[in-house]
Amino acid sequence: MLHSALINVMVKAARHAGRSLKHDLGEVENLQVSLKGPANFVCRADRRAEEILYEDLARARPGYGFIGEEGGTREGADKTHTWIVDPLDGTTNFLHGIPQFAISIALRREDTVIAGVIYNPANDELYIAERGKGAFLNDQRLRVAGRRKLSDCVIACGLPHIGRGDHELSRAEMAELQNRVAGLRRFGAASLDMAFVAAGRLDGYWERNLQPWDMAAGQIMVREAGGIVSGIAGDDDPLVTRNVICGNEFVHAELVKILKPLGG
Ligand code: 2AM
Ligand code: CA
Repeated sequence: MLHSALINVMVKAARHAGRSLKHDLGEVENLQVSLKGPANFVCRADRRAEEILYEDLARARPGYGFIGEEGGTREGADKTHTWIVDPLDGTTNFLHGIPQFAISIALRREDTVIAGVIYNPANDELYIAERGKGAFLNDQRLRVAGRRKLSDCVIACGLPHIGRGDHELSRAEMAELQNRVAGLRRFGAASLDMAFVAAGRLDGYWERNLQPWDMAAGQIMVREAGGIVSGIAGDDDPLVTRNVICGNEFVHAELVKILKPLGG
């Protein structure tokens, strides 16, 4: 399938960094038994992947700005274009050898994300989306699921871990949803949760306290697959408010109705 030059640049960079992560995953699996533990190693794997992405993207599109999870913000001469990159989303999964992690690359022009690529090197699933041109998984066009009864829906969420977020609020949210849905899931990689919503595997997803690089590519993926993405308030920008709700029009509205009153 033919994609734009822009998407080709993003895919090439993602696959390049993916090879590095996949190699490092093999090392992590060997290190699981060592006394030191693999945490420092993973941190380096993460940085290596980000350097590959930065170099590849900067070479192909000189001057674009770059916001990455590891290296922070690097200004470019071109103020209208910015890459928003997570070199390893789902770090905890990676650290434990759980093959649910991804490289997430988005391109923002002015205030709008115009392209996104999410790549899981562990299973070679490649998701791409470009504004106005649809979303694809390994070249198959994606469409969000069409379910309109919450009791038939499988919904994913994030759970704040030790020392992070509001655990009580998170339990209250789950208690409300548990009562109304076919199943709740917690996979641990925001970009892939959103990609799964785009692919119709999940009917919806919400999480609080995310960073722009966790969601930027996922957001365009869901929208180009016909879904709705907002913050918890229902009409806010998740890249600004750092919370996200997504799903088809019906599921998105239901989730907003249930989650919004529980906390801002
Ligand atoms: P990460 O693996 O790149 O840290 C898990 O719920 C999701 O939340 C992951 O996508 C994880 O991305 C993201 N996340 C963002 N900020 C986080 C934080 N401070 N602690 C844990 N997960 C975080
Ligand atoms: Ca992340």
